Amino acid sequence: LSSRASGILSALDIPLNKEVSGVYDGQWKGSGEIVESLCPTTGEVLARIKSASHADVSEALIKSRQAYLQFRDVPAPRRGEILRQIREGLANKREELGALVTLEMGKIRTEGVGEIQEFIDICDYAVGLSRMMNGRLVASERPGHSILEVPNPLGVVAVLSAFNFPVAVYGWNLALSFAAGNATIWKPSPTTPLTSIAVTSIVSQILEKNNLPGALAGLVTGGQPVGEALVASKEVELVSFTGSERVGRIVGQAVVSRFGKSILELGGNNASIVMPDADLSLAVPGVFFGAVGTAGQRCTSTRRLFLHRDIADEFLERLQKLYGSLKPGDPLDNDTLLGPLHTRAAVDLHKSTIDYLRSIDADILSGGKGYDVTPYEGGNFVQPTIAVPKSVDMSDRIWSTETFAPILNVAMFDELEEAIQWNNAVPQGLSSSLWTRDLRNVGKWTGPSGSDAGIVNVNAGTSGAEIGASFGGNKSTGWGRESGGDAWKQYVRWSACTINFSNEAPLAQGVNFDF
Ligand code: UN1
Repeated sequence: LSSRASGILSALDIPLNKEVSGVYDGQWKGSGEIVESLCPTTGEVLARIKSASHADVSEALIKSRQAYLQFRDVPAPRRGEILRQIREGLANKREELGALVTLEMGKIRTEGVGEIQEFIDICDYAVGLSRMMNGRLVASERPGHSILEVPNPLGVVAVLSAFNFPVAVYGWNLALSFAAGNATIWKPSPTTPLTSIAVTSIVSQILEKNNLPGALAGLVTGGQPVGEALVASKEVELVSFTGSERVGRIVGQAVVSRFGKSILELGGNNASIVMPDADLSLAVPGVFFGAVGTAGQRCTSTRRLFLHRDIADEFLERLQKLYGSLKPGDPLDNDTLLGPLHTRAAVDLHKSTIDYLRSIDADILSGGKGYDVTPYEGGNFVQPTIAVPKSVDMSDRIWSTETFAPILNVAMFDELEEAIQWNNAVPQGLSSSLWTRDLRNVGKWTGPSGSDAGIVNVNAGTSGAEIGASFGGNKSTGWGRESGGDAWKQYVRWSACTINFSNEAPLAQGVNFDF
């Protein structure tokens, strides 16, 4: 193992040069196949992980259920206190965990650390929530009656997370689920097992210290069969899945067929619209970060750019200058802004998409080639690309599909209405952003005839949402919300309780049933 990697693993007590347990249900184990964790920057094998076998998953589910039965009776503010300790545990290892995200996922260091910060933030949020997950009292039409709407813990929540946010998205789910009194069982992406092991190890130490069952934060690493077992299990009340539209469709159908609940956070195909009155000193860097941040591998990455014809030339000139200044580098180096893609397959996808762009005669303004020199030979480096396809038909595959790589497609418009129509004309509906100084445009954009995405920003890019707002999308992006807002309400079961404290028993709607 390179010293670049071994320092980071050692700082988090991950054993070097021996197989690492990838299952935790109160005990560390793993009797399934051995999965390799690869470094996207150098191509080296970081570790071999003992993933979950079918028997491991079944056992972990039983342990999760038992843990839930114990935990649901713990008062919510006490659950909040455990979350506060988890928050401290994460904050103490913020830099180390951030570096591991960078090592294993490939995103740059500040973004790796930023993910741990998101987990810390949502813990803070959930500590507060643990004293505020209020039901309500509804006015009854009958004298001497009250109706209460009561939130109670839900059960076991399975979190199936993606490689691109290997910590934050799990954190959003764990924190809310935990505050709500549930047990969580986590299946991370098969390509980021080490990160999930390091996070679970910190959380589990806090649970154990508080004499709580470790299976409140279970972990089952592995591939498709592990995910399928969780999704199919009647022991899982809520499945929170982040990933592709293709897999999300299968997950959604499987969960609904057993009347389970699901939260689906699937593809994004996010657009930025720049009006002629926009402040370009905000808009150009905003679009730049949205399109090339995380090397274009966020669900919220900017993939489509609609420029008003009056500012298009100037905007593109300034944007191309920024693209030209980007140098691929080791994402662990503090001054690197562009790391590798996560997998070889993503490099191939980037290439085949550019081949397709060439085949439809698109103008390639930036990128579109491989690098002559890359920081490491085995790394998955690609050039971020700006393309102007000839067609603005949003049903063409170049516009309608999410390509998980740094490719930004540009089109010019004359009227805002046209750009909003393009924004809404694709299957996905996660994030969107409008750059303008005109209040009338803002009203249109955020109103009934505006953007149909779940995230609708003004003078802020498509990516980089804070935890306080609810996060999620519409249409083929899926449904449900994570993180802030009212998202917590999905992690509880709701009861409407009518209580009669009178000496009469009147029926609702004035119904008579005298006998
Ligand atoms: C994702 O890409 O799935 O808004 C999550 C953002 C981040 C989360 C993205 N806070 O870009």
